[in-house]
Amino acid sequence: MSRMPRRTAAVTALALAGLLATAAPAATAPTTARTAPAATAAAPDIPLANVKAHLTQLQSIAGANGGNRAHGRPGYKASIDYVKAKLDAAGFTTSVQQFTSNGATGYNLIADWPGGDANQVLMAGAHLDSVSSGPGINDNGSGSAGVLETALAVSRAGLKPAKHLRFAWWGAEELGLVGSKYYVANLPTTERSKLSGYMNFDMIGSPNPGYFVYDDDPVIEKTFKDYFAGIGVATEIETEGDGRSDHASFKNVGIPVGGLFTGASRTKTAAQAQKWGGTAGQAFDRCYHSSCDTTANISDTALDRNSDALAHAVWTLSAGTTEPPTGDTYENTADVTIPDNGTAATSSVTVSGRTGNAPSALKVGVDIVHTWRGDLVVDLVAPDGTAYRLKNSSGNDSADNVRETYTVDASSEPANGTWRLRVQDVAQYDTGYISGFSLTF
Ligand code: DTR
Ligand code: CA
Ligand code: ZN
Ligand code: ZN
Repeated sequence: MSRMPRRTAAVTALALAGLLATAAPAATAPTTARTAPAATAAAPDIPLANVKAHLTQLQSIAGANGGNRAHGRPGYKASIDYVKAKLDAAGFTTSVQQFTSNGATGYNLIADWPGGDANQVLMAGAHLDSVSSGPGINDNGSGSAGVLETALAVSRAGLKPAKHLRFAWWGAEELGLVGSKYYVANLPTTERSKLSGYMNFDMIGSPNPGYFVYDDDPVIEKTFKDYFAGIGVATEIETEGDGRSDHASFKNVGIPVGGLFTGASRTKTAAQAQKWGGTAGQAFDRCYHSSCDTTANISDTALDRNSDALAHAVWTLSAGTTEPPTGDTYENTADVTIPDNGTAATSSVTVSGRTGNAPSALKVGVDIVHTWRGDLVVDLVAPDGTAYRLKNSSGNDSADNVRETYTVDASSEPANGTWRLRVQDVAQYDTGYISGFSLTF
């Protein structure tokens, strides 16, 4: 339907200027998902290069000490000294806890970030020891380096979290969680009760990676799952981990735990390779507990993503809010031009990592900058192509812009997939663009 021209030449010139002003580059930015705004600033990106530099140092330490960093060997103590020196230089209060196992001295390194509520202590930890057969770069230099670089990022940011932050590097995990068990056993009950959570990072850079989240404490689990959903990476629940790493020492005394894992000797399935890439039918880490677990045995992408997820969880869970974030929002804020009286324009968001169908009250945020909005027909298009009409055209609606939150019963639609906002200008003159599109589950 086209209206009679409403403009004189002068108005046309203004409209043209307006056109230029409201024209926007056609683009669809990658979608972002975010939960309800946390009480503090977002975590910084953890520089992959920094994490890898720590791995290079750990590799050198192993090379200079008989090829490993195992409990009771010089390579382990040298690893402790390396990590401790970085933390001391960054302003942490560090302590080295000694213990004996198999007739050899073992060491735990504990680093407290000054400040925060001493009665609410959030911990992040990783075992620093390797097996004796190799340098242990993925197992568990990767977790140790990710935790170290996150701690250094806390220092660089001068973070002042509501909760007190404590970081830990455990000895003799490979002998049976010896170091972390010793720490928990020797923690006075009054101190133990102050621990609001312990997050474990053991193998977070496997070369043929999966993205597994421990299914223990629901708030910690949701924090990780939401992070990965936000970067469009699907996750699975970690099923082989119970009792197999240092989080068990904390879980056994009732402390909320969580963590991340990229897989060990288990084989990646075809379905997992479809989801994550990599090689089906091959172990997540073919060098698990082997001499080839070197700096070449790392997936940079997995190490980067997990280090960033680690930092996100430290920032988010130390913010002092304990209730889980409510409402997951996926949004695309890229501007997309709507052709005048032409084909439809679309903006999309990709939802992943959710389970089941979308809700019966799916919130659809629409932000369209457009003069004479009566020209516009607006639909939500589900991943399977089903269209839900949000707005019909109406010739006499001369108001500008469409800034609405619509509620759609999308309960028959699987939540995961690419959702689209489809906007068509069905009348001549007046133009604009999609400025934002969001879904809140
Ligand atoms: N215990 C780790 C490796 C390991 C195997 N399965 C899981 C599951 C969750 C965390 C760690 C692991 C080691 O060998 O150090
Ligand atoms: Ca990063
Ligand atoms: Zn191991
Ligand atoms: Zn390990």
